[in-house]
Amino acid sequence: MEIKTPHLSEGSQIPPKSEPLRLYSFEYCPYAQRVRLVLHAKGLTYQAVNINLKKKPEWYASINPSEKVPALDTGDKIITESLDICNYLDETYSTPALYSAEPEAARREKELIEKVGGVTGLFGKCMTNAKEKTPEEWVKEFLSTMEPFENELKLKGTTFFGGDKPGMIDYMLWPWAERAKVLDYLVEQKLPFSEDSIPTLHEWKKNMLTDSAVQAVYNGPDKCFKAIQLKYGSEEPNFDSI
Ligand SMILES: N[C@@H](CCC(=O)N[C@@H](CS)C(=O)NCC(=O)O)C(=O)O
Repeated sequence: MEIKTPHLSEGSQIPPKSEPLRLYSFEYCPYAQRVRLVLHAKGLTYQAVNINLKKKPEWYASINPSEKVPALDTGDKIITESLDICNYLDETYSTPALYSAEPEAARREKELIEKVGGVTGLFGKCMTNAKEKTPEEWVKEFLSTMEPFENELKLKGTTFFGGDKPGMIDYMLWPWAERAKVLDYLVEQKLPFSEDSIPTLHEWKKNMLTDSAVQAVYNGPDKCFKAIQLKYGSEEPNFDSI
């Protein structure tokens, strides 16, 4: 269960700790969402201290010198980087296990997770310069970054990468699947993805929406796009009322 603060800004005080686990987060950050998904999947209660990324509290640099979210305060230490945090949570809270028990299979799952970087990198490029490519070029490049995921899930023949329940690959990839429609808004037209180019991932996306962790932290593309506009726009944002 998530117990969350409003988005804290410059001039705020660091709030008292209400739970042993504290996540420094931002409601619309896909990397923080990865960690929130894993926390929910493990049934953990945590305090989400939300950071206004446009006007960060002065004290946040002493928590995470890079001033990025997410950062997890475990009570003993602060862990940064979404994947490192998720791996820590999986090692510390073993049920449900999010990697295969068989070491070679788990190693291959970790290898595939590295490839999520291809999708996120391209997403970031589209956010900063949507006009850099034609819609057809964006589609072609996105399809090539998604191909390893499409192929792996088709080969496995399971509902999720984790089998009959989502595992670590599912949760590490999901935040960008949830935001896929943001790309249409960025390029100001519906991207010409043909339905049958990634049929397995289309089905996977529908199935992921039935997962309780996914539902617990779902915002959807419209709110995520609004958050991007507010973050990069000129007005003072209120991230608590999107
Ligand atoms: N590699 C990092 C990326 C985290 C990241 O880029 N977070 C963004 C928010 S989505 C951030 O905090 N950016 C700093 C800023 O906006 O000033 C991770 O996986 O945790």
